[in-house]
Amino acid sequence: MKQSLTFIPTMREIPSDAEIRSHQLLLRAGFIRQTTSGVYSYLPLGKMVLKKIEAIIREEMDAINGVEVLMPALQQAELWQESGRWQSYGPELFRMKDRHNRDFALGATHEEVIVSLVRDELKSYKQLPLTMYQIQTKFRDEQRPRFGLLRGREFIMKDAYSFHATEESLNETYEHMYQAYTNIFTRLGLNFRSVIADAGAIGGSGTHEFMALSDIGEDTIAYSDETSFAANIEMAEVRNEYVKSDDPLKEMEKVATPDQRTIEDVVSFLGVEAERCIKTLVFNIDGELVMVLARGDHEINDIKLKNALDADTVEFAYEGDVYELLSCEVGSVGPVKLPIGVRVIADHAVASIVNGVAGANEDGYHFINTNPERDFGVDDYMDLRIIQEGDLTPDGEGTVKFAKGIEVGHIFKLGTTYSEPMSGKFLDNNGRSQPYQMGCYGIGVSRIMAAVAEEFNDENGLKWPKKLAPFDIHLVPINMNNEDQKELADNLYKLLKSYKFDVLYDDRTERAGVKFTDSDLIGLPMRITIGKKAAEGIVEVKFRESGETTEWHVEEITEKLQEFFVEK
Ligand code: 9G3
Repeated sequence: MKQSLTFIPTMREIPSDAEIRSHQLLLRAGFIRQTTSGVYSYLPLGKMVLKKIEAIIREEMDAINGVEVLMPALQQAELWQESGRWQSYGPELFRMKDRHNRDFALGATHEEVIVSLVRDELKSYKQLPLTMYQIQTKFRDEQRPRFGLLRGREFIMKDAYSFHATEESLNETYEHMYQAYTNIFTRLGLNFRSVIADAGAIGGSGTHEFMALSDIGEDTIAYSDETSFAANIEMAEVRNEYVKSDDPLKEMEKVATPDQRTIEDVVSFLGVEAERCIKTLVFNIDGELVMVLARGDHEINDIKLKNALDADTVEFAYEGDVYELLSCEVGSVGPVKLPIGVRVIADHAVASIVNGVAGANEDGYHFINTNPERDFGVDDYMDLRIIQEGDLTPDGEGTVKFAKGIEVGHIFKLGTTYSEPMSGKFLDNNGRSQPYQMGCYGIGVSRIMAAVAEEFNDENGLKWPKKLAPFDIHLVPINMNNEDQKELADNLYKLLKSYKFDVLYDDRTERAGVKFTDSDLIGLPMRITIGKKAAEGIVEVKFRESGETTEWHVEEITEKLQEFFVEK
């Protein structure tokens, strides 16, 4: 491709509204342009990278018998009413009306569409299992689009859906998808971790996220520094191993703690450490006020609380409700001397507190030397807290570290979450009608381009891995008005193309400095510069990854290039 004939609008200045490196560089190097908040055009170089990412995904999907389809973005509301999501989704779902005033959604995901497609065709277990995937534009009206392609309102996703007669079959496909995702992210060169994740709103059981490690990632993952353990911080299990001191239990005492409400207040006022405090929170769980206890230095994880109690809604109780129940403010609540019938659950760590401090259920007072079982009852001890750095990992091998990650993939076991309400059924081998077991599997294709750009760049610009670079080689003559240089460049261009190398030929009559700055910005794996030694058939070669430069003679160039691009 000759640069004078394509469209690569590079920019010198750093766009002010681009906060992160990948967003700045993809704009400056002419890969993308924003049309409006969260909506982008992919320019020629950006489109070429997308194609290479998609090619890797297609190879791995096809290798596990995924068949590619393409579903519509225009989805009639009736489908989302069948699944119940027309009502349950809020402003994030783009909705519109057609000319007959009928309601539509712009496709945020395709569970409803694919079940409506399959239920009319797949009627027998003999036709299962079946996995279909698409690479398609999705629309989600994010409240705060940011970081360029990382969180857009229109983005490209590979989404796959699998249909099964049995759970065993679903589990088998899930494992194949897990491995295919591992292959994909490895081939993309991303530093990623697969993490146990929370099924969240989508339901179903069993789900993994694939996180590209990055300081600007929005998710926090807990991982082991010694094993492959990794979990989304919301789901990470905490190992129940607490040492209970064998100090003698002292007499419980009520002490005045005027205006001391938070754990920090009490810690400084009474001179006790947070580990000795009993943090008492009152939640409204599906309409019932429940008292939840944690050790003073821990945080309650409301997703664990919700999952542990299989609740629909979990929120903090209103202060007024707490006052009505316990006749004190939330800052003075505690588990001792409760009205009958108040359910008390606690994180495992609370069981090992000896002579602890707790609210006295009286404004301005706390109890000291409070001991579980002797002074207060707990209905259930559970794993309810957010994991912390330094904790033991659930497998007990090593300690927990935190890392920020960009979610680039997410796979789910859906079970019958969609096939049940939408009558997606088949006749099993006993002739009985059953809803399909389903799985769904997403990869953020446009998000990957940003994640790769975020991982591979330096102060001069992008540094594309060979497998993803829009071109292999940047061919840059210093001076297109110099006959020797132009002739050698034209000949090399033809030669390299005949050897099937993808070459971007900077045939512009710009100054050398401009050409080099643009070349470093764009970040192809190799630049071949044609300069003063053109007449001797000698060119300068620069490797973008290492910055190293060397000289090659044109006679040896194809052999050396084949060596360099061998594993591309
Ligand atoms: C919506 C909107 C936003 C959404 C969803 C629906 C996330 C929604 C979860 C999924 C699950 C899987 C198939 C591919 C892999 C992910 N945000 N999710 O369902 F209407 Cl506005 O998309 N879907």
